[in-house]
Amino acid sequence: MTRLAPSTYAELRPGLAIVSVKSTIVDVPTVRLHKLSSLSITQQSYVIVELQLANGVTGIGEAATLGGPRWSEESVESIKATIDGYLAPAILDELADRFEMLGARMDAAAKRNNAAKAAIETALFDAVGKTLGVPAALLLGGVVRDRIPVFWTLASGDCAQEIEEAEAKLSARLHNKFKIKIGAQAPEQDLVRLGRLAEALDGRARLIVDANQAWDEPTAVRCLPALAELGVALVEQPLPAWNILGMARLRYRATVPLMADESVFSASDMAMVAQTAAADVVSLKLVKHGGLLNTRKVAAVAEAAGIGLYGGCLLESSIGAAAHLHIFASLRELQWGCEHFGPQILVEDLVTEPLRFEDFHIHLPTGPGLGVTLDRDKLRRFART
Ligand code: MUC
Ligand code: MG
Repeated sequence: MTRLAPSTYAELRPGLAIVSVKSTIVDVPTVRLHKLSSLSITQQSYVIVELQLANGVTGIGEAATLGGPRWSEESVESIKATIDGYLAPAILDELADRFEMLGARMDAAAKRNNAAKAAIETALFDAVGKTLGVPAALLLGGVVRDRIPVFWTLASGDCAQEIEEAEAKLSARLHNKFKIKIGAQAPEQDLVRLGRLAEALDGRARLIVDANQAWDEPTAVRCLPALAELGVALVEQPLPAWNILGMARLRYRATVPLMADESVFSASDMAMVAQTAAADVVSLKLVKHGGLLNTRKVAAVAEAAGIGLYGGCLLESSIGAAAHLHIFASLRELQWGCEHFGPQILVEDLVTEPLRFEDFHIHLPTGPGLGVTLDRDKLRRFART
């Protein structure tokens, strides 16, 4: 058995000094229109981070956005400016394995800017994992599960297309759980659309919905019983992010579980949702929590309050999705699975070997660090000029 002697690690450490941080904006077309309550996209924009260490190893990370600064306040333009102007200078020359300390440095250099911080921290875990020859999940607590049930999101708004898409995913054994985006049209129209989907997929798929903050409280009170009647298993963020007490009142009357998404960015947000009993489940995302370690902190608060965990996404490529999988793989419970379908909605992925989707699960990659390799030809091709 080979073992890393303490002296070996000490010898490795000088090589962990961060020598450069490069950020690149990319725009990748999607295979179809993707429509949320307040935005629609036909391309996904990311900032890809390449962080180089003194030992020559490069770690990669990704910051995802959705429709510019519309889903959250960060856009790829603001992320790149924050990384280049503030976050990179705050961590240069430091040792990459000092994850918490570097997080504190970045917090001191810039308030919030969570997606930008998450992309850098991801690249740190990738670089250190590659240097040590271990997967990022090992540095985050170790692997509890190496594959995760994975949702697909139906969001074209065209019901016939959505049924056809769901059928194709089912017959390819890729997805049998679907999240339906609602709120772009009147609630009554969404209920008709959901009725058609529920009937077409009856008994073969699990359905959840995401209103992305579209409803007010009276609308939600009116519609939740109909959603429960249709067999919808979970209702995500029906009310505006700020309306935590509204969510709590809704949950008291609801016969379907509620999930908080945009309401929970920080661990303190999570504590507030827990204290007010405003959700049954929380959606975990790097772009909200500001990194892998913070995601674990949000998950810990949720766990302590008996709130279930769902592995959320922002349509990341295999780079961002792999980062999420490493933290999701290391959580003790992940009751609701995850939704990292992002790599499949892009016309082309950004890595040499995309993540594996099989038998309704997404698989944790096995290599060191994130376990995925940036395809530099594609980075060049999709880079914004
Ligand atoms: C969200 O609000 O959950 C995740 C999947 C999707 O279609 O949109 C995202 C964001
Ligand atoms: Mg959501």
